[in-house]
Amino acid sequence: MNIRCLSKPFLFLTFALLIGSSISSFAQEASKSPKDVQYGALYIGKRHDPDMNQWRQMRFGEFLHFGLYSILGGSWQGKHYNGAAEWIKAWAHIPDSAYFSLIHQFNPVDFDADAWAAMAKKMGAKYVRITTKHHEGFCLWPSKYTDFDIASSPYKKDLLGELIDACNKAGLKVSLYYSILDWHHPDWRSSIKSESDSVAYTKYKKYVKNQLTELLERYPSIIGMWFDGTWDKSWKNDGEFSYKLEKYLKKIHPGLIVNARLRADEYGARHFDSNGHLMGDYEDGFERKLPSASDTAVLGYDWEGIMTIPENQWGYNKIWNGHVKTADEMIELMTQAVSMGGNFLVNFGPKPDGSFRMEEQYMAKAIGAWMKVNGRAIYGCDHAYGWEKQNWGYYTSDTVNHKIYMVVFNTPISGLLKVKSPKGQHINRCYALSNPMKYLQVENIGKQEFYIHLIKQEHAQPYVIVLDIKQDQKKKREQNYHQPAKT
Ligand code: FHN
Repeated sequence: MNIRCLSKPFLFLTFALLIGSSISSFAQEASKSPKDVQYGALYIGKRHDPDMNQWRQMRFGEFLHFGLYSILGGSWQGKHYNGAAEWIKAWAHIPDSAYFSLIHQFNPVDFDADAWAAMAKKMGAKYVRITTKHHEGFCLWPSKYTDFDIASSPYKKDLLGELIDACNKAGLKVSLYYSILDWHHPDWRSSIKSESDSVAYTKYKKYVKNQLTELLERYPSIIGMWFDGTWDKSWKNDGEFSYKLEKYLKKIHPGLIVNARLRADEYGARHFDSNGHLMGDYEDGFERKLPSASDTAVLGYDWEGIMTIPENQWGYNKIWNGHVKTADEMIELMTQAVSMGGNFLVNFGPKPDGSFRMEEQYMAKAIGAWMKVNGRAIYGCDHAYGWEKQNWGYYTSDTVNHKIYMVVFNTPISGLLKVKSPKGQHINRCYALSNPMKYLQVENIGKQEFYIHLIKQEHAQPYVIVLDIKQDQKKKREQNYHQPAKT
């Protein structure tokens, strides 16, 4: 090209583009160079110790929100509030003295630890998480560090301890929710604006550390701590404290599993440190939503989704407005989570007397009935690497037993389920999980492409088709070679 033939504006534009692109590639390079982070991730990659492996295998759990807010059930002085019931103090502007006096009404006389554990177990949950202290500050265990606890309520007994024992007896693990945000504690601050704020908040952090130590010492069988209410500046701006706290908790309780929400690094980056490494053992940002499939190809870290039955109610709200999920929808969300390598929890908000509303009892029963037949496609399963998602539903994989599960939510009118298998993996046999003796026809329709011929096309519920897989030895060796390093 003869450069003299080019017009001045064209030359200018080319020059500007060249400069611009080198600036942007310089910026990209700069953003790629690691920052010096002192209070970031404690390790990089996934944990592969027995406690974390067990957590990952469980895949499905139950979340419980129970506290003083359960007494109000979304109503205050004759007015009903549709916002999340556990936030009613904020929605209804309830003065401190009135709200905190609810402690004198906290008396869940129908609480039956064994019945709660049995309900979770029947649902198919492998672990249970309960709010020990939500944002209101009320403690569900007798704490020696405050009187704003269950021991000072008419109920008096250690509900938390009873529940943990009952769950463990039923073979369920327990993890504990703890809110850093605390509307009751006089020393909690959302931001530090003065020396006296700083003195108060230092005392509050001591209170947090004491209470967490107390929880771990009183209830040594718990497997994890799930932190919430960590978004305030006061907490975010002290990355050193949360960094040391995570280390401390793991030292006094080896194997403890901690969610990412606890932490911020010294630059204020939350969940992921300023170099993009997850802080904590799993990402917990998937609240009432799941990651998109493309995010998760496949994330590279552990994660957990938590779901409410109505749109956004965690604690007990007498009136559920808006869309209320059916058990089939919940099963689909759970399957979707597992198909993307995540764990999944369904939330329940018990009534103030300690019983469960009908809708929740029904939900637990219906999920449980499904899990009884199809749980094998959920427990211990993971993302099915290389199996291209199809419209009928989701794949999960059990690599130990060489099985791919197809969890079908939409049966095509044709009765044919399309499958595209990754190179090196061969379908040995195919059958419905509910009828393993009857093999289904697998028709080869192209390179690595098949139609599974269903026998039955009417299904009232999602169902599972099993593919027994045989893998090429060469591929197997390659895959083993790519296994992530154990940390
Ligand atoms: O504010 C809370 C909310 O009440 C609920 O506890 C959820 C579920 O864990 N977490 C917070 C919002 O992210």
